[in-house]
Amino acid sequence: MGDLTIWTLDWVPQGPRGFVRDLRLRWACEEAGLAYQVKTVPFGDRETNHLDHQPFGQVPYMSDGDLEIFESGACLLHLGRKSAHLLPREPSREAETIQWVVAALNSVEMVTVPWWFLEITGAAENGLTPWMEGRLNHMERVLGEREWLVGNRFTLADLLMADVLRVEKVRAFGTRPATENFLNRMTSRPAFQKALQDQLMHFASSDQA
Ligand SMILES: N[C@@H](CCC(=O)N[C@@H](CS)C(=O)NCC(=O)O)C(=O)O
Repeated sequence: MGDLTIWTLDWVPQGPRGFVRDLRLRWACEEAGLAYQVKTVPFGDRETNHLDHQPFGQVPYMSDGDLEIFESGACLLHLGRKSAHLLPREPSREAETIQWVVAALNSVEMVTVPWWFLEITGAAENGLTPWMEGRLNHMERVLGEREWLVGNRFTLADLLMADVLRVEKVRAFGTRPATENFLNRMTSRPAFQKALQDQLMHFASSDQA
């Protein structure tokens, strides 16, 4: 292993900038102090131009020497194995972190993404709203009771839950002060800010190219 590379698109329109999921991996590397480079696949024929690396034609995927891995959650867990800062080594804390990583993807993002998609496609009624509201309200309760999702420090659990919950339309839907407080704390972390600025610069530089 070695030569950590995060693969993303060479360009995206303004809308998704700052939210392309390579940011999760950049953020994790920045938090852990892991050296990495960023490489790209073309936006134009993205559905088919990298199916050998990401079978759904999406980004991100990651290479680490000979190892290659797709799905942002799997990539984060791989980074967690490299850094106890991201994934605690104490077995119960490690299990809790993995649990929240899966919850972010499979209990929260699995409804926020289709909800958001229906919103932007202008569906007259969004039938997913009650389902999403339930999940967001449960997270509000959890985040009202604790500062960190696992133990008393930052882990991948916070990183991924924050990245899922910070999506603009989701964040603007309803009033959840504990969630808002959590998101403000997470997105003001220097590692997040560095990852965000780097992603924005990456896409801006391909506007000029
Ligand atoms: N479950 C995947 C989702 C990846 C995903 O939705 N990627 C978006 C960018 S953030 C993408 O590649 N969109 C382009 C497309 O689907 O054509 C993961 O977490 O890695």
